[in-house]
Amino acid sequence: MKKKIALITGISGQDGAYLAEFLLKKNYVVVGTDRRSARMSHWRLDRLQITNKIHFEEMELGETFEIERIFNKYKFDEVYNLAAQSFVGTSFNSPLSTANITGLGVLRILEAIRTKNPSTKFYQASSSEMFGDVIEKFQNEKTPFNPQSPYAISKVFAHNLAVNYRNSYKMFVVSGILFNHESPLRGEEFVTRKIVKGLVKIVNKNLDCLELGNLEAKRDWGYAKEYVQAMWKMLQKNKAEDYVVSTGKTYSIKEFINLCINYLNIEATWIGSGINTRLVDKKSKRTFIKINKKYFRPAEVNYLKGDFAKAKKYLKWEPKTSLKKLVKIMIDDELKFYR
Ligand code: G4F
Repeated sequence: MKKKIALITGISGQDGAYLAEFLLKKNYVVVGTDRRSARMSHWRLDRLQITNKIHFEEMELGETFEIERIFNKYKFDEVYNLAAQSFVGTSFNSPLSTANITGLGVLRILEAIRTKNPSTKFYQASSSEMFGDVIEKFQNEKTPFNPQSPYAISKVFAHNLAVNYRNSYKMFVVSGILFNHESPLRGEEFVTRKIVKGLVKIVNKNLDCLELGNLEAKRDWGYAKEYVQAMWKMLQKNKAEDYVVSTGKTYSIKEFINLCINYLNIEATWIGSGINTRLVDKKSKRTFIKINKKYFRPAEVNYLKGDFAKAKKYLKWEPKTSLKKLVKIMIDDELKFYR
């Protein structure tokens, strides 16, 4: 049987790497693109031992001619658009490039599919950040968006475009509205990996004190390796529809830290409040974690909790890894660097 060909944009990121591993196991030919600046960092693919199985292509989502070149060269069965300027904090400093890549980049791909091979199935990585300052306490596919950052606004633009192309041109276009998903392959700039890495360094006497921003924000965190399976399932359905992918549970950053210190047997306690909150060693009173205002965002998303009922019913997908288990997976992996 002829192998299916999939394109993964942003293949060198956390989700790109896990999805590539998953599709290769399903016998797909995987073409992967990333930014020129990310070319040298295939560490995630290396760790999964799949680098030499990927057909790499250079493609910037800001360059229409590069996108067209790839779509002229291959006839894709499935395209997974995971490429983005995906760090919410950075989007406040670089709103134009965020809008160009995270927002307009999707339009460039959709146009390439529409004009060159409209039967290609397209997955758009939408984000729970689109719910922003939430209108409903439990967010599902029908919850109105209320984005709070240039990143989230760009994602809403891309999401609406995806819906529009599906309706206007009868193309198979879906968006997965994924809530936060983490793993040992998560970038160090995101809060879970930053905390895990920082606390493991503190335990190993490689760091004195970790500085963080808003500890009260709540997130619905799942395991990235499971979330990429939902992406694939969405493209195997007969009908193109959007789905929320989440755990249905929410925890604050502080609660995440508490799970980490319990697992690492760190004897510490919280003192102070607001900007003066600190995590201190129970015996020596040494500060392990303190707040630095520079990590606060001009506008914050305070609370996210996703309702994955539709994915469970129609994709037969549900999360399997608790946050406690995810903390264990991430810390055990981080500790490997110290053995
Ligand atoms: O880990 P974060 O940077 O993730 P955020 O902003 O929720 O976005 C991630 O998830 C989205 C899905 O909902 C994706 F669309 C997006 O691309 C990305 O993957 O921050 C989580 C929370 C925020 O409230 C932030 O203010 O942690 C808070 N936080 C507190 N201290 C911090 C820090 N975040 C970071 N990155 N660094 C800190 O020191």
